[in-house]
Amino acid sequence: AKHLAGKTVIITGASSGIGRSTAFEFARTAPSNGLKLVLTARRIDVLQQISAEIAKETDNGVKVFPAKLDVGESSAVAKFVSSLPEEFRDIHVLVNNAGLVKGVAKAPDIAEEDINTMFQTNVMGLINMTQAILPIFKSRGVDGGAGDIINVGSIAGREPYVGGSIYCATKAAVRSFTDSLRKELIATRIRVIELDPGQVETEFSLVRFNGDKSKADAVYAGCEPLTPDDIAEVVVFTASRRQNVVVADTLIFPNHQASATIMHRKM
Ligand code: NDP
Ligand code: 8X3
Repeated sequence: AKHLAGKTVIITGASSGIGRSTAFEFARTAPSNGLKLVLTARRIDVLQQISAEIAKETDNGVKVFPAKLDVGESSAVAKFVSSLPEEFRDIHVLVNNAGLVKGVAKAPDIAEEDINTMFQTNVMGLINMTQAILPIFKSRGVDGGAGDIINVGSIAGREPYVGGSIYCATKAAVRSFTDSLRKELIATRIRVIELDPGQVETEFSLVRFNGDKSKADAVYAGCEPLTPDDIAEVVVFTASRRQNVVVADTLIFPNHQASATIMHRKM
């Protein structure tokens, strides 16, 4: 992973699931001459634990800084980079991963609070982070390696399903924003990358069902979902290509899945 040498990576939603795995995968893949990780989420205690685990597992000089950040709070995001210790401010890779779904209610019944939470996190959070980090990439310039924006979308953004109107709309917004951004930044060398996972077993379904484990487990009954490590490997793969290679848009399914709702279940 020589192309990661000396870089600083910031991951949103690093306290669980895909974001957490991505932190470990970057740390494992880091070249011996250093990589810095800024791990963000709302649960700072969990991030601190993860940072300690990474320090214990790796001996390749990876430096990790855990920081509490709610991506939906635009004023906190705007101040965030300048609040980092100086050695972590020179960010090269932004992984916009923080996101969530609330419930399976149909459109007439969805609580306003759930609608707001999903849009504020999945859409506004991703836009807030992008706006906060882009000036760093731009100031580095075309010859200075620019930077990478890696957005975690979803199959849900490509294929709306019953009981997902708001979540699917947020992920369609991510997809549309990402595609525009890639076009707008074409003269900059900034790589704009989207990964769209299918079914991945994380805390995603637990959050969807407000902590109801039996409902969360039923989502994966008879299926073998992806693990968050599977997605983390692809994230790190895209970031560690040579600068001229943009893995622009990737859909990742487990073997039994063919669409948002077509799952072969062994029961
Ligand atoms: P998890 O619930 O395991 O992780 C979600 C992460 O997002 C947590 O670290 C959580 O941290 C963070 N997060 C939630 N709200 C905020 C917020 N307001 N500010 C900052 N961080 C926040 O789920 P996944 O790992 O599965 O989800 C990661 C991404 O992958 C999401 O964007 C999701 O939509 C997407 N995805 C997931 C799929 C799946 O099947 N699991 C499939 C396709 C896409 P904390 O609570 O500490 O803030
Ligand atoms: C998560 C995948 O299909 O459950 O983004 O919405 S799905």
